[in-house]
Amino acid sequence: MQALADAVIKGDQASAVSLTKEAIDAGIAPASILSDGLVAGMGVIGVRFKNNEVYIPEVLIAARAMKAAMEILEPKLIECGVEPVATVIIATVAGDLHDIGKNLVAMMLKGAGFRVVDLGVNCTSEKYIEAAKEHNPDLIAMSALLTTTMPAMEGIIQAIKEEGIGAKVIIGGAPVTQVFCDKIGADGYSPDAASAVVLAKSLLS
Ligand code: B12
Repeated sequence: MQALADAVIKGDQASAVSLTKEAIDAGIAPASILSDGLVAGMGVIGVRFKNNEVYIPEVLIAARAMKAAMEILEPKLIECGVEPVATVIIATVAGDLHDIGKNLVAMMLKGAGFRVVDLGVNCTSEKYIEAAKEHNPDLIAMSALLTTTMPAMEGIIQAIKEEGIGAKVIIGGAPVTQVFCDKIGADGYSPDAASAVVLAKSLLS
């Protein structure tokens, strides 16, 4: 499991895949391969990213290794009935096409065992509501990188409340602040992808 975690940390896709296969063949429980190998590795990357010890390319490469291993592990997890930690709907809000940060947050959440429904960019309140009705999320996450698109977050929160959707709402993106979060009535804000996972877990615990 340590070797598998290391493969994710190094972004070594080939080793992550072969070690996952080996672990499955050795009869190790899929849930343990996920949490003690893949998620453990992504957790280390998250902490290093937060501490500025690694940067966006390393995170993307680690996430790619994890994704490749997950393709092999996922059917086994489903066979064993392993439930995801929680479901999150994530998107960049209407009018905004920036998705690098949103994708990092999505990857970190996936790495922590969340089921992530990614609605992409330029997401209207109608699309959020439609997806929320379909997927019944525990959490709704919104990203905005433009000061001109930040106000869309408030409209989406209003629509969520009007529709009686009970999911917690978290927001982020470079111009977003805790003050803005409090002002528009979101449940939480975090400044980066690693602390977004901590925030998500704390809101759901
Ligand atoms: C890359 C980029 C682009 C790319 C986007 C490519 C892509 N696929 O995303 C392109 C070239 C398309 C682009 C276009 C534009 N851009 Co631009 N862009 C940037 C740039 C340089 C980097 C953004 C980025 O990816 N940062 C790296 C990521 C990792 O950081 P992040 O997004 O902040 O995400 C982190 C946190 O914020 C947080 N987070 C993010 N989302 C969420 C969500 C949740 C729920 C949580 C908890 C946390 C969280 O976690 C992330 C990881 O740690 C910024 C400058 C900057 N320094 O921010 C300008 C910037 C955002 N752009 C800007 C502008 C003006 C534009 C354009 C309007 C330019 C134009 N005239 O056409 C267009 C707008 C297009 C549109 N409608 O969206 C301005 C915005 C100014 C403002 N005050 O609003 C900036 C600040 C540049 C500047 N200094 O002027 N842009």
